Amino acid sequence: MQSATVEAVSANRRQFYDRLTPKAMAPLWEVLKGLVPEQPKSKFAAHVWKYAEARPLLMEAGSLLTAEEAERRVLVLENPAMPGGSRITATMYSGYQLIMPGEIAPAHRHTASALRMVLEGNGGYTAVAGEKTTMQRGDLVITPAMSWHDHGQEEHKPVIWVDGLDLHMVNFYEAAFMDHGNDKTQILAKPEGFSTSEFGSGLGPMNPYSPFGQTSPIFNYSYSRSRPALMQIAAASLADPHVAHALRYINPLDGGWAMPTIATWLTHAPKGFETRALRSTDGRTIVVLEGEITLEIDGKTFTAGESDVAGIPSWMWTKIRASKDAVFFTFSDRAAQEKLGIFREERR
Ligand code: GTQ
Repeated sequence: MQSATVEAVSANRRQFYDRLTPKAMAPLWEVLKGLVPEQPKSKFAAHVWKYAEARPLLMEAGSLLTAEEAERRVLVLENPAMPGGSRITATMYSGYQLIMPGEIAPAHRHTASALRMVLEGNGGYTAVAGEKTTMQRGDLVITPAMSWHDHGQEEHKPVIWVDGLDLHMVNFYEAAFMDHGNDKTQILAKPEGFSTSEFGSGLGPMNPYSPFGQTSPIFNYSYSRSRPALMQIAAASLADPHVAHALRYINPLDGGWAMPTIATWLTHAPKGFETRALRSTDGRTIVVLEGEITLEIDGKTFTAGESDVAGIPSWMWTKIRASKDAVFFTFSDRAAQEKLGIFREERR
């Protein structure tokens, strides 16, 4: 009988598998489909976090504990498909960070690279590797892997930004280290603006050197420079059907992405513009700086306004429409995927 035969075979096999387990081995054929899928099927959900909801909660956290107690006072953006996972997409960590007036988030350094997209600058600062930078809305501030950094606010208003860290990539490789500084703040070795004047003019030092290895030597890509550059390009050219008007943040030393693992870019979509559908293997996080966009991700529609954050998982067809003149910042694990030769995208 057919079914008895099938059962006999599977009983045989099960018995065989049971003998493999104690030898720390397993049959590939039982798991092959999951290990080598035909295409990416993200475990994560598309989602939009509303700043209007996050900000009051962040301020509440501000009265619950100090930045120093917390070390970093952050509301982590949890992908709804993996609560407790501390990740916004498969590889990226993100959160809203708050510094209250007079506070210091003490100096530390770690293997993970971090970026900050500033929402409320109010004169707050980040110091990186002995140089301080004042933060304004729209600034992209980078802390390269293993560089000392502390944050603070000497003015009378809170400072808020969106953090993006590659810590799940680093942790996946089990390559993460962290050090705490002896002092709360760093000794400042360079005047503010030094890195930008040295590397940010389109001219480079005659004797090339790379203070942060594969990371850009510019650590504040200020909005006062990037926004006009974007608007100038937008005024002079037609919007790309899939990406609208977009400029990448580049490392001036080699023209590559500003960070070795995280790709970052700034997009302008004029009111009414709708991109065609695109899907890509990177997990993307969008921070809206101006206006409003609606995102159609795998058939679901989301709206994101100023300071809202959208998470777009791998390989989901995405269209973005500007319901108002919009400027938005995107970060993703594309830079790492390109280096590993696994990045792929499709355009409709
Ligand atoms: O500011 O250094 O959101 O170390 C998480 C870990 C921010 C930071 C985070 C961190 C930081």
